[in-house]
Amino acid sequence: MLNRFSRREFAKLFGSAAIVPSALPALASVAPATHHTAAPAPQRFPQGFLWGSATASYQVEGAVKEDGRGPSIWDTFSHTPGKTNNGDTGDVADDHYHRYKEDVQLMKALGLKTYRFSVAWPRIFPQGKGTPNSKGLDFYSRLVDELLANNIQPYCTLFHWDLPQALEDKGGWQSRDTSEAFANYAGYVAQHLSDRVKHFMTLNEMRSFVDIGYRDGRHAPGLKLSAGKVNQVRHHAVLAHGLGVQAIRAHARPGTRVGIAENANSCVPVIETPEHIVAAAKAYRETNAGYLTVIMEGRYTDAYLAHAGADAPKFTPEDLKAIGSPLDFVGINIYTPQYVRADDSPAGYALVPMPASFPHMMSSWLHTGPEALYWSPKLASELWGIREIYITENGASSSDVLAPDGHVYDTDRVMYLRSYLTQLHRAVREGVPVKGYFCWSLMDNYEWADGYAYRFGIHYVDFKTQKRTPKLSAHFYREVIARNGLA
Ligand code: PNW
Repeated sequence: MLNRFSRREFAKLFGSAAIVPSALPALASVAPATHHTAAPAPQRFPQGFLWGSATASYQVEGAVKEDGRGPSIWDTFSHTPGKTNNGDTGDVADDHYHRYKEDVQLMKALGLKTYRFSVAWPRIFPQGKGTPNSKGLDFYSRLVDELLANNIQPYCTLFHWDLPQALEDKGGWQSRDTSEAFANYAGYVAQHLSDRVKHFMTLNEMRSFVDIGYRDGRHAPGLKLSAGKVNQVRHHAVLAHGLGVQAIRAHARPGTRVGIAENANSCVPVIETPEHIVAAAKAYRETNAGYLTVIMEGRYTDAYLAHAGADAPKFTPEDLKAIGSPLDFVGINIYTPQYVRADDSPAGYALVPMPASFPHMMSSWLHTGPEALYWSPKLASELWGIREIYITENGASSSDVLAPDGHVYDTDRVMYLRSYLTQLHRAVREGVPVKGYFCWSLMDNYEWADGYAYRFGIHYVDFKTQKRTPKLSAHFYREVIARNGLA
């Protein structure tokens, strides 16, 4: 057992540069290790690198009927029998709406520099548009004040999937009106929070909510639309982003920075040779064509439109102009790699399927490929000349259990984070302009259709008592932040 060693004994055995899980009882009060001469070159990040953590409104807040919040599509979906694991809903979740002060203290104890949260649209506009509900905005105002009082920079996402049900009833993302309603809502929030919030992200993971919610039917609103309709939904999502950027710029204080948080398909060359690297870059551009590519280039690629054929989305040149609005930064959520190889086909690349034996975390989709955290920001910055990138999410689900001694030894999550951050460090060292990293997630929460059984937190949450316990991964992450690096 680790806690039989003092930090000094541990350092003698493993080297003082090794990260010691210092929160284990016997090690708790010892100062951070210093490097001795035999230590490997320290893997430090640039000064000012922003270490953060992320959550999303419906996954943590609870209080779904409080202070005038209107229903969202996730309330409807999660209350529909058979749609979510165990019938779990976000009715209470982490009760963060009432416990946000306690949660900010968790962040402070970690040493977080920044925290990414999302605003629940139906708290601000219970009907999606119309008269705003000031009590809804008050909650985020209090949260922002609490963050700033604790020296934590707020990064605000405006849409993390909880679409007002009233808008879904009128067609939801199938309707262009939803894109316009989003812009109106985004401008309103930016107007009222940009005195203190300097970074806004429009939409979170368009790829996920469009493809999983409107094509596969596994997420709210649970639709399985035809290809043509899905392409139109996707267009309305990127249009909402573009109109949202314009509205934020029109209503926010000068100096407010605007970006997005998209789960780009993170292409990774199967082997790091020039031919496969070129193939990965081509695949990155084409497999993200309906999302990040159209946003960065202001046009759909020829291959995207040719592939869609008669099912291509309907759009105007003005739409494309809005969609391509220049951004101050780009956020990428990265969990898992898409391996790519060079190919003789006209496309020049082929996607390599995952072997059944490929290691994954508790979520079966979450294959463990740390190089994704190197290649995804590198390819994005090279393809589009992006100068400011954030990893807006990265993390892992694990079958966490409370040990008899009260700790959660999530060694698999620690291994995941260590190996992914090693690859992020490689990118930063080579000059890829990644300015910050947000670990998903601060605490266990409502993992959408997978419910509460799938835990992504670095804090364990007992959902009966709402008690939060830092896992081994929280202690690991705190050490990373304290030394601004690995090792
Ligand atoms: C992201 N997939 O979702 C979301 O932004 C978070 O809200 C979520 O909790 C987190 O990642 C972990 O799942 C995803 O199937 C959901 O590839 C599904 C997938 C990817 C991301």
